[in-house]
Amino acid sequence: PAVKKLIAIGEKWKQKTTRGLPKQDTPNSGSKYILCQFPYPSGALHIGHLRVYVISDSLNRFYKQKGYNVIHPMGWDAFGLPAENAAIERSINPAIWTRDNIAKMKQQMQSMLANFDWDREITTCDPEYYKFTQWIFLKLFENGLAYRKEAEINWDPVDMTVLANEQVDAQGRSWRSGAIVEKKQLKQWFLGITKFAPKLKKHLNQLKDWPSNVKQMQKNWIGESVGAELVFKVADPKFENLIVFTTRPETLFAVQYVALALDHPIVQKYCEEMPDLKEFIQKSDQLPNDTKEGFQLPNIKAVNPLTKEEVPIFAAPYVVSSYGSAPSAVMGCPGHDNRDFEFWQTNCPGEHIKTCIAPFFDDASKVTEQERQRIIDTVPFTSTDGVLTKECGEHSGVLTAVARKSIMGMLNSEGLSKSVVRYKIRDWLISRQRYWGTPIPIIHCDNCGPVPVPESDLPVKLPELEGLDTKGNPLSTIDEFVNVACPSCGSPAKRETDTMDTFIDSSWYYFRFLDPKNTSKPFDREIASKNMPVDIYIGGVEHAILHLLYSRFIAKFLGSINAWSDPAGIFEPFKKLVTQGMVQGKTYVDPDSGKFLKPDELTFVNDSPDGNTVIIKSNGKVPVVSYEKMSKSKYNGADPNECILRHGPDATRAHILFQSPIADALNWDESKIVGIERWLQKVLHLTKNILSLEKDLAISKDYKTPTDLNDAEVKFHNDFQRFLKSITESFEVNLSLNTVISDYMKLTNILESALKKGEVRNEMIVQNLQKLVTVIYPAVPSISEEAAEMINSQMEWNQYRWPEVERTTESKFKKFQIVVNGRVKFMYTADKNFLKLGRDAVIETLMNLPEGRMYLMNKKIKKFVMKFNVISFLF
Ligand code: ANZ
Ligand code: ZN
Repeated sequence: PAVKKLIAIGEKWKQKTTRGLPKQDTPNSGSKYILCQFPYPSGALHIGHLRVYVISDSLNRFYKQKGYNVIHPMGWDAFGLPAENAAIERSINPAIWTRDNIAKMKQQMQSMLANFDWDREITTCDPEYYKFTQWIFLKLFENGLAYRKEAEINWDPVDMTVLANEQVDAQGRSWRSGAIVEKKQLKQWFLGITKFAPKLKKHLNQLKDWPSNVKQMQKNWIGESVGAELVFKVADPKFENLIVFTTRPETLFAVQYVALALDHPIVQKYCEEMPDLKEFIQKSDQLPNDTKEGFQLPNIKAVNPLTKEEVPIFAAPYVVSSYGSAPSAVMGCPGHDNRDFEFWQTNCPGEHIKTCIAPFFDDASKVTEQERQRIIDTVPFTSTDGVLTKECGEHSGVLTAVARKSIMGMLNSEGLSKSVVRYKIRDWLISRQRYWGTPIPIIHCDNCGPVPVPESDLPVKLPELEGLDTKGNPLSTIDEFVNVACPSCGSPAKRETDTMDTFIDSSWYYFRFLDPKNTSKPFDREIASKNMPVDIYIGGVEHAILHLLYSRFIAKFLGSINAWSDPAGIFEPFKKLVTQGMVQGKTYVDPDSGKFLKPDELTFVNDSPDGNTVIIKSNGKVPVVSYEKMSKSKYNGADPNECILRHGPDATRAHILFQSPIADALNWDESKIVGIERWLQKVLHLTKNILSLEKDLAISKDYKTPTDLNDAEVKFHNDFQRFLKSITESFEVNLSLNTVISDYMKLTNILESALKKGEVRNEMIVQNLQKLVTVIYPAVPSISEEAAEMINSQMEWNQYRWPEVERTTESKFKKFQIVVNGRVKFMYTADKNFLKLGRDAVIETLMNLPEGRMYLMNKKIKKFVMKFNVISFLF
């Protein structure tokens, strides 16, 4: 019944809490843009969503209570394959499916009491939204950053569409369907993200409030290498020079071969005459990317630009083929590089391995002779710290970094070397051969080539379909859509039928939230410049690369065309990034069969001596319990709606926050929610009890903490302030929202014990009760409203305004020990400055006390000392 009450309270205050709170007037109110990643409208909120929204909603309410203008929007990332697949299954328009799901999910967001700015709501599949996604595409096109190119692409045979490199995992599988991705040659649209690679890399350093692991992942993805392009002439003048990219020019002395990518022109030329090579290349398609097989090209040698030594040339699948830049070639140093070492072992087993760098031991290094030898003998020696060996002529004995510079200097002057910075990141492939996405606003004309759709014709709307009957791209079969007049010359032309990767939709949505109703532009320049960057962006770490990188790219691009201004000049969209940890489900496994067990295959024995024991029904054994990523196949999912139905929204919210720090994994255990429920009930009881302390108990709106506090009050006041401070800092500084909940509990206990002991005056208890009710609002808004309603019936106050943290105080009084001839005779409580009255006044005051008359009167004082809290007489 007590829990029922919590559920009823959630229901009672749902309307009010989801609407939020009135604007608080405070002198220092700035603005805060708090954003959580908008969801894909799948139809059901999962527990991971719930966690993000509880975090962002708590922060939202906290800052509103502090008087900030908070922007806390919500919308729908609504294009994408699930809608399309559902439409195929059910023969309905994906728009309808999407709309229904949005309605359902909005309801669930209401049930968890989330307070979003619904007047800013956006849906990426609305023509009013994708009109501007298309506008951005046109701007990219105008600036040479959107182009079409024949390319070897990743084809997902299950979803029948192209994937970006970013969407293929290390095992070569699609991020969505899990299918092994195939390679195909197709003409595709790309966005020129590589042009922004230097800034995308450099500005990571300025994102001080981003988790370092996310920055590292972005860095790796961008893959900046500072190195050199070296020219290896081919001994046969029939062939062009080879351009090799290396980050280690100082290893030139140990080069033993050159390896070419399979698409290198020289390899291609050899292929024409050598069936074995052709076969080798076809075979290597089946091998993993890092295979160390090679094929030595006969009758050809490469000339080392430094030593002029001639080395063999191999075709090698491990050399990643080039995109855009010079054809890929690598100089192989088996003695100093792991990959080259393995390659050499595979293709030239037993042959000598050259080295040109030795470990450097300075006199201070305490390495034993034996250890030294071991390090020297270890091949490959891959450290970049070392000195060049005695075989390196004038460079012998020189530190690697120094040798690198001087070698490059020498080769530069001969035109054999050039300093370059290379990036691993590739241009972003955005074409998708699917229906449910933003149409690419381009018309192909035989005379004019690809022609942009004029801005005034935007949006290029998706034709409405009843249902979809096949996978693949239905757009190309709709004649009315495809056949159009060329906007430039008027002759018959064909509309582009590819749609855009949905990551484009979400790469600019945070701008649109700021100006969602603008019909002429994606967003107003002034509004965006004023509110960007997002102050706190909360989302899953699974977006550490794709979404965040694309958003940073588009924000920088929009900055480059002056669509917004950034005083910092870096055009970064997200100032602080919070990646919340995964919610993991309790997983039961049969110890014998290793099978995952469903809940109904288990018996839960609640009152067993060892607590919450679980037994497998079929064999009576104890299952192996662990926490793992929730998945249907492990039967370990938790449904947030059920939790809210069973415990009410406040307990659910507080439980989520309390169970673990926001960045850590959360092991979902619903049974632990009872502690939270008890606390919430205590808050309500306490409120009732405090309000019934005396008849007509009320304090005025501007009641101040009195100055004449007794010891108990001082302690009460100080403890209270300490936790208020901690809570405020947790929201504002360290986002330690789990400790916020434990601090709430401590405040509640402080009030409860003060009430029990009766040493603190009632007004003070009421004042601090008000503070408690106010500060729990971010996490448990409807419980806060319920308690506030009780208080409101007796007095006027502002239930939302965040309390200032007051200074801690000291007691005005002090207890003094009165010592006679070395023994404590009695205690006297007086103003703490009592001793400052001076010897005579102190003695006189004491003499006039009843105890003073008993112990001190009519004796001759031989010695009198007063210090700290001791007043000592020697008679
Ligand atoms: C010689 C060398 C010696 C290299 C040595 C490394 C260590 P990062 O730093 O990851 O960017 N490389 C260059 N182009 C390549 C390609 N297309 N496919 C495969 N490998 C390629 O790697 C740069 C290094 O990767 C380059 O430096 C080159 O090998 C290799 F002791 O050159 B190095
Ligand atoms: Zn034309």
